[in-house]
Amino acid sequence: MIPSGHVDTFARDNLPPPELWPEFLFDLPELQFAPRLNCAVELLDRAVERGFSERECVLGEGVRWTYADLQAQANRIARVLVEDMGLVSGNRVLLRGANSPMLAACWFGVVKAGGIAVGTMPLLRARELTTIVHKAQVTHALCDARLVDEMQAAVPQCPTLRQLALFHDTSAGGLEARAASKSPRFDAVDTALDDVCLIAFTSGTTGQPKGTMHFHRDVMAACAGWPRHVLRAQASDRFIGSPPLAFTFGLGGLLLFPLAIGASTVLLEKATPDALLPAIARWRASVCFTAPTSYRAMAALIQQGAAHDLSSLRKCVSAGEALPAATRTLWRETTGIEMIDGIGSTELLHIFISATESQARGGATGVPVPGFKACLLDEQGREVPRGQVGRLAVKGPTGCRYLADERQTTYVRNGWNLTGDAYRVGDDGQFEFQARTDDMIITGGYNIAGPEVEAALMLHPAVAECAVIGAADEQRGMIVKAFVVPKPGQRGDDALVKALQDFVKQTIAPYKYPRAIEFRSELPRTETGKLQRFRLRER
Ligand code: 3UK
Repeated sequence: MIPSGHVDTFARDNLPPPELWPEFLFDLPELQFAPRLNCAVELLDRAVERGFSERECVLGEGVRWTYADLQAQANRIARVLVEDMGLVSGNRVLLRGANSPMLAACWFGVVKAGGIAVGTMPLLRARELTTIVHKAQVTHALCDARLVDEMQAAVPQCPTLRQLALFHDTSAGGLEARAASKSPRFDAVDTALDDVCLIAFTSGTTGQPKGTMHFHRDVMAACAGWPRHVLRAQASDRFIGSPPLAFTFGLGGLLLFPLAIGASTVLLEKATPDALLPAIARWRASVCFTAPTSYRAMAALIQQGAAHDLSSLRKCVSAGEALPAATRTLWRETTGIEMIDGIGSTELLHIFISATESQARGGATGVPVPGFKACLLDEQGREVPRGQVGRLAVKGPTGCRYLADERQTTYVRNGWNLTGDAYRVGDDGQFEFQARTDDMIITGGYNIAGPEVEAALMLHPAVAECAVIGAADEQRGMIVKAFVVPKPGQRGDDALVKALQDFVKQTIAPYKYPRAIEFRSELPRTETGKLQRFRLRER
């Protein structure tokens, strides 16, 4: 490894041993990086050097920052961290807040100062914050004043946490006031390309969250991969969307990728479907990032008559969960836009299989992003024949390095990252998502992928949302069970059960139909919008 630029060696000390790392691939010319690399310098200072100072960069409620503005604010925050809060390079800094320009400035301030950004979801409670602080041995926290209560409640349980500063706080002690007294210039810490700059925690459907460690190089590799080859946005684009910056889908899509190309980004504190739709119109955004369910809900709002000018919109990215073919079609028919689907993970930082608008096919995620290799393996780690379902295995320029976690050997085997997804490769070479490996339903000797049944149900006009799981059954061992949220005005009664069952039998192989259907007013989801099928299985 290259000599670290960190004074505090915690991150390197807690990387998994090199033999447990995945294999990394850096074949492409755009993946050759200098040994000394600070990704905040590459993304922010380089943009200013290239003459982008006066271009719009980060927008939000009441805020319009140019590249020079964001650079100055990040530099000032870096100074507050180093000069007033005693930050030394390598320290972990917890970030807490809804998406906003200030949160973005904090991220860059931390990374310029050689700190390690630890993003946290705004809804987390003191308990969960405490777990993260312990795991990452967090020393500093920058927190939105409106979310201080749970942070404050965590502090007594967090002995490593030495310093807390609040932003969006108008008092003299607030971060903005302290930053305003500092010079807007700051010499970024000269980090190694393989110094950790980011610890992203998995949303964790079960058990303790896992911290994934990413280097400065990983951030630059993510910017050089999917955005450049698949998204292909331009400097004139304006990005918008819902995923929190604490979720690497949001960090990349709403901050790193727009900055890497000199584009602008709108950071919304609230981006539920009913808020995102008017925001796209108001900000005249052109590139949107959100989850499949959000597109589905926005399409429903448009069809119910919500009139918003979406003429600025030209690219729509869906990730986080499988995109049902019905949602792709619905969005195309409603807006005229073919969506870009992509599977990514916190472990691999961002999207590694995806398809451009012209390649896109309903029911398929796409092909490996240039720089990545993907294959499907059986239980013994052998490649399955073409057309058969197997476990998705990926390698590329980024990959899984858990922070002091035994589960490293579950995610990484023989150099491959195993994402926990069951896929099959279609005749056209595209990867088709089947299910999370633990969501496969085995019934009457058949293997049924819950999401395939969900996709069929969603084609029915009475279905707003649904989730399909395997439910224990005395006779069959397991049966296919659907939880359905009916559309407004639809009654969840026996007649609808029968209608939905018949509909599925006519749409896909009849043995896959849900023998049990339960109606719900909503479905359990994680903070990142993922369906929690395990919670439906629990009862
Ligand atoms: C699932 C998908 C089918 C899949 C993420 C884009 O979701 C992200 O990261 P997470 O760590 O979860 C990873 C898991 O989510 N998944 C994500 N996208 C898709 N399944 N089709 C998709 N398009 O099970 C995967 O293993 O929360 C997504 C960018 C960055 C991310 N962190």
